[in-house]
Amino acid sequence: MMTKQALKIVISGPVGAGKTSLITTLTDAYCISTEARSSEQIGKTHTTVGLDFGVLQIGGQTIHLCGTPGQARFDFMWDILCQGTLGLVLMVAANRPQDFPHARRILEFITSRKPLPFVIGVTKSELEDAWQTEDVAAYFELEMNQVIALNATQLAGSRAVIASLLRLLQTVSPVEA
Ligand SMILES: Nc1nc2c(ncn2[C@@H]2O[C@H](COP(=O)(O)OP(=O)(O)OP(=O)(O)O)[C@@H](O)[C@H]2O)c(=O)[nH]1
Ligand SMILES: [Mg+2]
Repeated sequence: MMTKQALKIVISGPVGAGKTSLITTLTDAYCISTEARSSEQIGKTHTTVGLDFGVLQIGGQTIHLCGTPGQARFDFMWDILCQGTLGLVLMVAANRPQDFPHARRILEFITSRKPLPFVIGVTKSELEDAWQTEDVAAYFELEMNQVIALNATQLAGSRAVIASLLRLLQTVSPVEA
């Protein structure tokens, strides 16, 4: 799907899955980030407290990337962030299977409001106890073409995730924005 208008894609997923990393890796020049020191023990010092926003160009198409916060206390943001969205990237960390049920709830919450095309970006596959990408796909009952392993701090994998979603968007009829 190529339009003159910007395509809006939402990036969601549990805490620490790599949502902010993905957006900053892809869009370092045009990026808004709302990182604050986390008041909860989440295994890192900072967390997103409002949204992430970045602008990206792929093949002449302008894409707006909107990242949701991961912490449950910001769940009210999802509806706001998902307005006008055409696709979703659900980020999960392969070494945090305990977060997969939460990830599934996020997916169901968003897609029950609007049946958005989505892909899953699987980070941290190289870490100890990480699930194989195939097993993550099986958990979410998806084909492998919808589940992409990446390191969200690296450009090639991050672009590959967006490219996969764009391919998926081309195969489905346009969703009303
Ligand atoms: N080892 C490893 N680290 C990664 C990978 N991808 C991302 N990271 C790191 O994982 C961390 C992810 O943090 P964020 O990008 O803040 O995660 P987030 O999903 O925005 O988290 P919240 O905003 O708190 O919900 C960062 O420190 C990244 O550098 C990966 O594939 N492997
Ligand atoms: Mg974040």
